[in-house]
Amino acid sequence: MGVRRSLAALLAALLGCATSLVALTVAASPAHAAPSGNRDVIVHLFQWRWKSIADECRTTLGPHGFGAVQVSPPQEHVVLPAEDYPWWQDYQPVSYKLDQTRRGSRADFIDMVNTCREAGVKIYVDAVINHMTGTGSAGAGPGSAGSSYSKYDYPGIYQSQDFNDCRRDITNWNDKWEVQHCELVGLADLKTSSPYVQDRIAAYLNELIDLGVAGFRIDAAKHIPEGDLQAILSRLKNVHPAWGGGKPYIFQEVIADSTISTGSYTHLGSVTEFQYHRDISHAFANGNIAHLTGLGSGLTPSDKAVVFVVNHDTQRYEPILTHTDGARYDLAQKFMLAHPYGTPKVMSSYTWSGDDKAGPPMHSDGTTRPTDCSADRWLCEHRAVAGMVGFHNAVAGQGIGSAVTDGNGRLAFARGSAGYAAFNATNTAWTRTFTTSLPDGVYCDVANGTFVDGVCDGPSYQVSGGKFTATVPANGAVALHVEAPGSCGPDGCGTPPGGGDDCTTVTARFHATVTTWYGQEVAVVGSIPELGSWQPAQGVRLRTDSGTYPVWSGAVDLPAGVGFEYKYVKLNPDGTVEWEQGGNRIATVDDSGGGCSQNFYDSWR
Ligand code: LM2
Ligand code: CA
Repeated sequence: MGVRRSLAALLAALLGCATSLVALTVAASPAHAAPSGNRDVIVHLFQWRWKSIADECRTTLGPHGFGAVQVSPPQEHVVLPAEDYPWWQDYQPVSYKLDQTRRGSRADFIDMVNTCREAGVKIYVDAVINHMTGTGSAGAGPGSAGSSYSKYDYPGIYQSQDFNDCRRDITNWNDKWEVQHCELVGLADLKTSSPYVQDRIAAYLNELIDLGVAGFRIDAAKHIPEGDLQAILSRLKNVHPAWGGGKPYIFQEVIADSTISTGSYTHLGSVTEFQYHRDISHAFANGNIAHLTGLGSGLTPSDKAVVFVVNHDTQRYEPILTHTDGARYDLAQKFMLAHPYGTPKVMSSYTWSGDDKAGPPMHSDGTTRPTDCSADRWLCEHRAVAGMVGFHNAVAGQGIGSAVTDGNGRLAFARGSAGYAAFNATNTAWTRTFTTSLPDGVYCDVANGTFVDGVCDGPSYQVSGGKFTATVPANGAVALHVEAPGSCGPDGCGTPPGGGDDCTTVTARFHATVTTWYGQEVAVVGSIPELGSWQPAQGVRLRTDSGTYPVWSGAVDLPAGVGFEYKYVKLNPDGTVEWEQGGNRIATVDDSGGGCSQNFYDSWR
């Protein structure tokens, strides 16, 4: 929210002219003071090109205090034109060459690592080291960098003897030996007990460390015996001195179950805490958040837990709360950044319709298109929560306290005397006076704006005698911290979101990915009169053409600050209507798109 606006505001301040820069995208790269805290927040820029990640580090991630990017796997992978180049090509390594993936060249990768380091942002590589390729269409090469291969035979790297002997799928997930030595969805399972294989994997990871990579997500870690993984990790070098020169940061993907717990892997590094994902997602999806001060208690120790609302697998295979849920989902990611448990990992996705294997926006040869956050199917949800990263950094080390609730759907709390945040997972605004331990002063609301290089582009609140009064928007939040001072304009303090640009109406632009047959039309219909009060014929018609299909778009003016629900419908020529599945989408009208506009990127479900 407001990222582009904040940079525009910054440019305006630098140039001494306050008008008409709102629509500017970032051109300059001013020096930024490093925000405080550990800068530990991770963002997963799922499937982004290396060059686009470099740009994002410079313009957005560094200035907002993000600590690291989880990048998609950089090694040579299978290429599957017959399946329309699915995203999961990356999870089938062909070799450890970095020369060419769908995301760019080795030189692009190196440039990204260096550019991000200069911006204060680490690169964490998704390390696919449990397996190589699978069967079916992946059966024969060449790979993305031109290497030939077949399952169990990767010339110059691995031959048949380097794979485990159980050459069939895992079937009994209660048998730990089988989970670790048989094949995960038919992928050739590396004999990680072999010193040769351990050396080979370590050489790959060490090459990345030499290039400046600071950490690794260990893909499918629970399918690698703990001792084997320990032997691999013990071979790793120290990271670049800019990152302190110690061992790389390790977080292991362990989907804990009754057979294998996260605790089996915590002596090797951090682990992904899937129970946190389920807890926070259900809580926000159900509007049942009042108890969440205790989020994380009983789970993996906080300093070993990487936490997330959603990841690239759960958003496809087990969705609870995802980008398709709109404001509630952004709100959950903001809450994660406000709460002390775990190391937060923010998701940044692209939309797809129908087939969950669909790759990112791509060229006809299957290579990935550069990210444009206002086009294609890129969502860039991390930008909507960027202000909260500064909150997370500023309140590091402070406990949670002074909680207040109002029913099940509202919760506010302090982070010591460094910050205060209020969350409202209901469809109506929440106005009250909050009592904080904040020093008296004027604060920037970083839940509805950002604070970069001294410029606050959100509403501001006056705290006096420790108290402030705020209207927390429906399905929204308010968050204040000591490192983000605000300023009260001529309209006074506490201008609600939507008021920043003095918008009374906001142009809502809907972009929905919907597969249709010839003759069908698409409309958005919702709970407010502007969206037809749930009458499909009175909804807002969307349009597409051969250049944009299957993305259907349309715009309508909505009153600022209003909470509403909506769905997409397909209108058939015979007058019948097909509704989307599932619950209503929930949103609040705000001007997060800049210039009194708001964008909705959705996919038919
Ligand atoms: C992971 N963590 O442990 C990744 O987070 C997950 O995204 C990966 O699966 C998985 N492990 C393997 O690294 C993805 C995707 C699968 C896909 C695999 C391999 O979710 O659907 O499997 O990558 O590309 C595909 C086909 C599957 C086929 C397999 C082997 O969907 O039907 O199995 O390839 O050819 C016969
Ligand atoms: Ca294995």
